[in-house]
Amino acid sequence: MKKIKYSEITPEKIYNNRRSFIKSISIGAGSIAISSLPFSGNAASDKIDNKTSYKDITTYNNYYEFGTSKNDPYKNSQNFKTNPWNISIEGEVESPINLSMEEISEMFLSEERVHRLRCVEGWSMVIPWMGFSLSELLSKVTPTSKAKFVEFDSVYDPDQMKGQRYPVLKWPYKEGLRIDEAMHPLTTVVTGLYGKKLPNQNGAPLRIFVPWKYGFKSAKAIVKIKLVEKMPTSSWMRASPREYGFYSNVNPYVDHPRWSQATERVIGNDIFAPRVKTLMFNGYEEEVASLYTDMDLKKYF
Ligand SMILES: Nc1nc2c(c(=O)[nH]1)N[C@H]1C(S)=C(S)[C@@H](COP(=O)(O)O)O[C@H]1N2
Ligand SMILES: [Mo]
Repeated sequence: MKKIKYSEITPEKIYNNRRSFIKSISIGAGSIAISSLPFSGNAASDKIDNKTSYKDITTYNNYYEFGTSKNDPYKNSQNFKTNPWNISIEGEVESPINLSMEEISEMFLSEERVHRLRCVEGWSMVIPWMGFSLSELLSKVTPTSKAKFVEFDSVYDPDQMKGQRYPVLKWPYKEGLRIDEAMHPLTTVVTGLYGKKLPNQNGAPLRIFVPWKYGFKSAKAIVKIKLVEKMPTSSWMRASPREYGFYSNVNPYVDHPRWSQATERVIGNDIFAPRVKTLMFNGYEEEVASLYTDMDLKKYF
């Protein structure tokens, strides 16, 4: 297991690491004891032991604002300015707020959460995220009874993000969740990975991660969280509604129109290694299946 040295984290522009470090040393000899943290004992735990390397996690990315090839985000995002950064939480809420990253790091304690990211393209990696539950953030604004869905907007900045100069998707990148999905404790506001601040290519300074859904639901570099009454249309739904539904739960029994979703290629494995079986809800069936009882998941894909 990777040890997190104090020298590795203190010099960075710290949003969360100071506190997560304190938390990690209180658990064990300078390293984060995964087994004692929440969300590691799930159905996919046999697989989350093999974390993907920092190099693969930070050089094999999908982030169309910085280009459509897998290493474009790494190459093109290094000078992206993430400071100052503010996030507004608005819409169907009692008390809208606008928070700076500094305020967020003061208000919420990040912890390590190891989850598998399953891309709709058929590959996956296991990422030791740092973050906290989105529900903690949403509790600060008190959603009204009309708040049925949550919409996430990534930043729009074509001067810095040259991918936004092309109509690959409708910008800004938009995603959404149903309110109960957003309030589920597994739905995470990500502030870092491998005990360090979040690299630009992974969505700095703040992104969402929804462990049981395909990777594209987890919008990067978010600036706005809006609670709404009607189901939002995400950028991917708008681009291709036949291929990308609103729910986008990982489901090995519902194929993408152009390929099977039954198995996945694990990034970092030997190229001859067999693909592994994709698990229902990405391995979190026990935790989240109750959100979808009586729903036809073939129809609401
Ligand atoms: N703003 C934004 N968020 C995004 C994307 C994107 O292109 N733009 N790509 C999505 C897709 S398809 C995936 S698989 C994950 C990839 O996250 P990672 O690069 O941190 O592994 O980010 C998601 N979030
Ligand atoms: Mo993806």
